[in-house]
Amino acid sequence: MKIKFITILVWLMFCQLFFAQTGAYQKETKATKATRMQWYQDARFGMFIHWGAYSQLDGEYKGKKQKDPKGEWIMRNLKIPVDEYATEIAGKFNPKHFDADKWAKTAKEAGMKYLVITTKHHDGFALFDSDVSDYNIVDASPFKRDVIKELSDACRRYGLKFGVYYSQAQDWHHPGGLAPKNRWDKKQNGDWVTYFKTIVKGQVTELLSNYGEVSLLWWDSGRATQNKKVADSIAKELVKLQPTIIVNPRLGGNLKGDFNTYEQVIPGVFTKEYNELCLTHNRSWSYKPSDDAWKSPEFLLKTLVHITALGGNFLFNVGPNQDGEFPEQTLKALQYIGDWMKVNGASIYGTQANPFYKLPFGEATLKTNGQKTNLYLHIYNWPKNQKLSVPGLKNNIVSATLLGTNTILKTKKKTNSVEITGLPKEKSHPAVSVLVLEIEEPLHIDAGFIKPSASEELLLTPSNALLTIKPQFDCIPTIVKTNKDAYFDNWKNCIPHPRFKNTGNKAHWKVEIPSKGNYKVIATVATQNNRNVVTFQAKDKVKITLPNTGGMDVFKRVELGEVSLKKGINTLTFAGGKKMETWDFVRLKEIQLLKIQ
Ligand code: H79
Repeated sequence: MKIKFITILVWLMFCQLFFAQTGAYQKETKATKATRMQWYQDARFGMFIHWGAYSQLDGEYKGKKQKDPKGEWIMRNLKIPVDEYATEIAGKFNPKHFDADKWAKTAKEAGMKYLVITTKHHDGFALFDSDVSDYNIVDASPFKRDVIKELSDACRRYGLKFGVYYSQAQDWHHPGGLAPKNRWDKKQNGDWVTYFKTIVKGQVTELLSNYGEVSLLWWDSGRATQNKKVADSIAKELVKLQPTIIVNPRLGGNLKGDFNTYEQVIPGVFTKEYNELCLTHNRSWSYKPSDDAWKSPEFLLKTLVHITALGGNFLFNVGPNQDGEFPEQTLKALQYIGDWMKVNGASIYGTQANPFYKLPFGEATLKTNGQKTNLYLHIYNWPKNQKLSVPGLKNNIVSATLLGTNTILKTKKKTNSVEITGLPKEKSHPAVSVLVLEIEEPLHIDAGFIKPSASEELLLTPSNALLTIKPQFDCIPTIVKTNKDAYFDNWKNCIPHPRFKNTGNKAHWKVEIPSKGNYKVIATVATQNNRNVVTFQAKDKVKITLPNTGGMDVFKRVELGEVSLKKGINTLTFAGGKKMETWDFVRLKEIQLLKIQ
């Protein structure tokens, strides 16, 4: 009897280990997850679509203007009553030029591999035919077509993976749905759990049942999710409807999701395995023609290359207009990236992250196939002397080609680099040219992490930093170069949103040290008041209020405390505190780490 019991137990444990079901929110091995994530990991580039009743408005309603740049927030920002929004705005949504085929084709031609659309945003209005709530495009608007049906079919025709965004925590229409801070209409009152169990559960069931394969589920506003236990247990059941679906981490609660999301912030480093950056083209997710802060096509292309080189995905947002057309500027940017992808896509899809810490000319990715490796070099700064040096590369190079040309290049192995010669005088692309080096042996490099000097000092400077930036408010840090050195200036061009006092800019450094030890941290900074709170983070975050050094040109050495570093690679981060006036008025020249004996 006993033996039988043990046999069964062992057998059950074996099943757990080897037949772990695939699927988000379920126990699975690293390898099963990798298989489930494969298409996503290879894709690198996707289209986010924010479209709904709000797309008819240009940040203005009945003479009142939104301060918030996000058009899709207009109902909340201007506190439009529930019934009025439903009749005056949702009830008039009639996007007569909507053409799902055209959208999918545009995404495909831009080189995108997946698409995620707002099936229901915070305003509660669904873009699909729903039996759970009549507040949807088929039952409550003159358009009467199931946009999600048409678009999911179109995506399949073009071989794009189809994903759904669904706002599960906030809902400003259905009773019980959340609104940040306060609800403004008594129609919104109700119990959140009941709302979740009826509207959310019902509608997500519809989405995952009625539209064929749904590859990705994008929850939003996880922090607001009120009853995390209820959300967790229902979501766990829901995703079983699509066993291989990939889920983002914004449900809230204990379910972590399959990847990390970065919203409107371009990271300088990733700290986890699967990552996705979502970014608007101007400052709004939904159509907002009066906002002309369009990011340039070059900037967007470099963002795609940068995120790919970090090993993540770029989900670029499009806000179609009230008629269902993409903005001209967005079409132009997509075409620009698509043209580049047709020539250089091999350096993006299915690649691994840049193995180097930092390259002087741009970025890199790689693809391995058995003993063979293709190393792709993304060149932003085209060399004038027709030569390019790849510092830290120690391999023999079988061939070097400039993608999109038939120029044959020569390579020469040096002590700690490879030199490529014979480059054309003119760059092959105005923003990013790609060289591919074929290597037929295991990759052998010195990645170039920051290392301690003979006296066990580490020096962190603007020129060896990686940056995290928030481009939507033009918060791009400037590095001022003097003839002696360089410093990070104020985040000068920042137009702070009144609600977002922290710009989110960060500087990171990766240091490689031979053995574990404690270090004293000394920053050389200039400040003009004593309100500057900064943070310095190795494993733990330390918060420091900088003293007034006596002016923006007076640099002084200030102790930031002590950190403990582990053997190997450590990521160190310097950032501002929570208030705008902190980091904003700091100039940073360098950070020195001195080993404590
Ligand atoms: O769908 C897009 C955004 O609408 C959504 N996520 C992306 C993908 C999003 N929801 N919330 N947020 C973004 C950030 C919310 C910021 C807030 Fe506020 C600060 C909410 C309340 C204070 C912005 C400023 C909205 C009202 C004032």
